[in-house]
Amino acid sequence: MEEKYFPERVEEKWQQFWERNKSFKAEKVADKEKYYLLEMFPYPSGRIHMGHVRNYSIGDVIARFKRMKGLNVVHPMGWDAFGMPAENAAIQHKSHPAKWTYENIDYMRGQLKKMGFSYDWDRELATCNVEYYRWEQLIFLQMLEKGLAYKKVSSVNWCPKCETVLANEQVEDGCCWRCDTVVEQKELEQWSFRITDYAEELLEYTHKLPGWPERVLTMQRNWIGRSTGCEIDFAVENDKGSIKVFTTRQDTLFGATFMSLAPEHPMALQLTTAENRAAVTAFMDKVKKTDRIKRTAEDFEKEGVFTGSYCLNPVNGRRMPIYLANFVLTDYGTGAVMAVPTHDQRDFEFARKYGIAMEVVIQPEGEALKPTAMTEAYTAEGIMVNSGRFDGLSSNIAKERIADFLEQEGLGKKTVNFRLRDWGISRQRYWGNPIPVIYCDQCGTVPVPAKDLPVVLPMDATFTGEGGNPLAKVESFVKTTCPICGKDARRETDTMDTFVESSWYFLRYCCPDFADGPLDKEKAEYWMSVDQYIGGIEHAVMHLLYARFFTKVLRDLGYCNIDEPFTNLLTQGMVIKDGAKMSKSKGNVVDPNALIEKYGADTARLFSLFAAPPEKDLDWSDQGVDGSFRFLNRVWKLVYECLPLLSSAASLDIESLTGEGKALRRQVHKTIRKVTDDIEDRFHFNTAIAAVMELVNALQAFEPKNLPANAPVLKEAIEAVILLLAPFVPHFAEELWEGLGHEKSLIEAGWPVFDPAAAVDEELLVVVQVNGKLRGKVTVAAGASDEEVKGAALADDRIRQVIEGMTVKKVVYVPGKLVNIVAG
Ligand code: ANZ
Ligand code: ZN
Repeated sequence: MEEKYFPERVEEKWQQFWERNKSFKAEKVADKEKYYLLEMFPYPSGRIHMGHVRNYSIGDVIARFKRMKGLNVVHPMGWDAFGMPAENAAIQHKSHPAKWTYENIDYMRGQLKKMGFSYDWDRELATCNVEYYRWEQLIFLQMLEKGLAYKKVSSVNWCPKCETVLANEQVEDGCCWRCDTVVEQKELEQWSFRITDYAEELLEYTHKLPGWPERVLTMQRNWIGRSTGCEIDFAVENDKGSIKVFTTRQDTLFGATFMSLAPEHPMALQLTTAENRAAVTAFMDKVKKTDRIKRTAEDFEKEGVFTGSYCLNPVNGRRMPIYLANFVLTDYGTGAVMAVPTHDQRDFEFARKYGIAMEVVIQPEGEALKPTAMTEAYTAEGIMVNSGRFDGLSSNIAKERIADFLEQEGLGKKTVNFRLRDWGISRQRYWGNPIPVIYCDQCGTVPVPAKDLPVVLPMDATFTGEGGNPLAKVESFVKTTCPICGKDARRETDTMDTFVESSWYFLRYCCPDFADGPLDKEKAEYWMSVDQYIGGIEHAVMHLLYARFFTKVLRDLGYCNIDEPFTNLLTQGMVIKDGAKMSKSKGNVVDPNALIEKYGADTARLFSLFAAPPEKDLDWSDQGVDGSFRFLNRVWKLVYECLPLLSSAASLDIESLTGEGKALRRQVHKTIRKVTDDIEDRFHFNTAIAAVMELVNALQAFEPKNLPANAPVLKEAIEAVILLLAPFVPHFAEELWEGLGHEKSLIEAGWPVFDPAAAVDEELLVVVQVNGKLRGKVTVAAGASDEEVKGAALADDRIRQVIEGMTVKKVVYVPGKLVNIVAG
């Protein structure tokens, strides 16, 4: 071992060692408990950033810790490699997305290796590799067969800059989540996955995932958005059919004074009378140009237009004018709303604006609302009025009763509605997984036969940035023959949303080389579920919901009998510098490379783990980094200085410990317990590291260092420091471990074992009472006899004052707790 700490030498040496020995290769072991640790895989954007360093350092501590605790750990890494940036880069550099992507992967792999993360690199996968996406195509075909994949014309979010469709989840504040361009609405034929078939189960299991942050579960529940209510039919006057509405407030039915339809409602035009036609079509055009998110925003101006037709309230026969309204969406519920202006705020604003009648049907207790005097809708519960036989009931109960009544009378039925929409997966992009479908003039839409898979993404596309999807212009790809009739046919040129790849990569990691299908069932079921998943909160809905859905689909296709992919989820905070998230646009990024060069990977790891608990934001501090580096140097120096003494240390004999030795050993074992608990239960790495730092301080202050009698306990202490630091700063720890003369690497070392006896406090604090009243406290040796404790209590200065002049009649000792002196 060298006298000074040279991170570069140490890190290179141990990285090579781990690689040569395949130290982190994971294989099924019969008698070991498995542990699947996974961090969200990165997009190969070019280089890793501090967010990656933090995310992967957190994961690596857990992986190494669990390994030291004797679990059979699998810790894979790979690349979420399809997606738009590659295509944009290709346009910019007149290159190819594949070249850009694979070069980035090579570079970033090198960076991750330099960080010393304990990945099983034999499991590495890139989703743009045909050996990965071919299986996704097969899954697609099977979903198609089961009706879980289908094509429909739908109004989609369209980013004019990216020239592609965006899922609702990819629209942020009305803008594209990648490029910030304002999103438009467009009618397109789209492939979709029927995630709504799984809505109920996805929701149900949010109550069976105790290892997930409540915040994420709540976001998923809201996204799924289950509402219970009724569908009710309203007959249109003059036998013009009927309109079905969905309501969660059937208790307000008697107060419905008008009807609001989505402008896209299929009956909208047929209900429009001649004199209203011009106004109605103008309104329809206007709404078409507004995106869905704006339309549903609370503060968006409510607007509408009268169709000229009326329908009838089924319970009281009231004539209700039928309007089209901009805030009614076509793809929620039935696209029609029974409007109750007195009890719904949007309807209230709408009715005021167009002078529509209002009637109160729910009163707050002890108050009489008057429509003319109301300044806003009354949306709370209350007592039913103007509602016939339901008057006087509480609105809560009326909700049930009216639902029952509607069903009995055949006027409506109870239903459940979800906010969740099917997942549109078509993207008009080249750098994605080709959807394996062929269009034939004669046979229609024909799935590519499984035996003809994979549909390989052709390499000879050109990237100009103009005119939409480059794949559609590769004639050799588009032109094909129909698998049914053999005539000329065309291939689908849409590719899949890249969220499809990330929806099952964690399953494929279990068997990355399996050549007979997407999953080797036995292996997948051995490793799954992921015991600990770690990633950013920004994936709370999209990725984490899709991955759950896909896991269930693969289960139902018979691939892997697993209900949920991720048992425990940790969402780490952001890396902040100068008050803002580190980002290129803010110009406040710290490049991990520079950090590694200056201090080494171990310091980078240590700082990012020490500066904040994982789920909190981490405030970057150059002094903090420096402090971490200095700490490592201190430990190094300490170990180096103790080497001569330690090399001749006898084996530890607890019986013959000196007083200082005992005290040191107590701190060692208390530290072992704290670090173990902090890592295991709460991932509080910062407090774990702080505890090791304190132990190091104690060791530096440990005076009788050179006394051979203390060598064994010193050795135990120093080894504990190294072992406890191993998950955090693995290269550093390996080097010191070897320096101490260990022949086997730390990979084979176990986690230090906590000895409860050693941690027992040497002294006890005993409460002293006189005649049942608290009078003082005395400190005694933990092993003191009852008589010694009683004596100490009686000898205490304060107690002596209290009992002065009295006769002590009896002294009672409750061991470890209190002494009661009876005196008079
Ligand atoms: C009458 C009513 C009275 C309503 C009242 C609310 C309050 P959630 O909870 O989100 O499911 N609604 C139904 N379909 C709609 C659509 N396509 N576009 C816009 N709004 C729609 O909300 C259900 C409520 O949202 C329904 O209950 C309906 O308005 C409205 F005092 O019906 B309600
Ligand atoms: Zn055909």
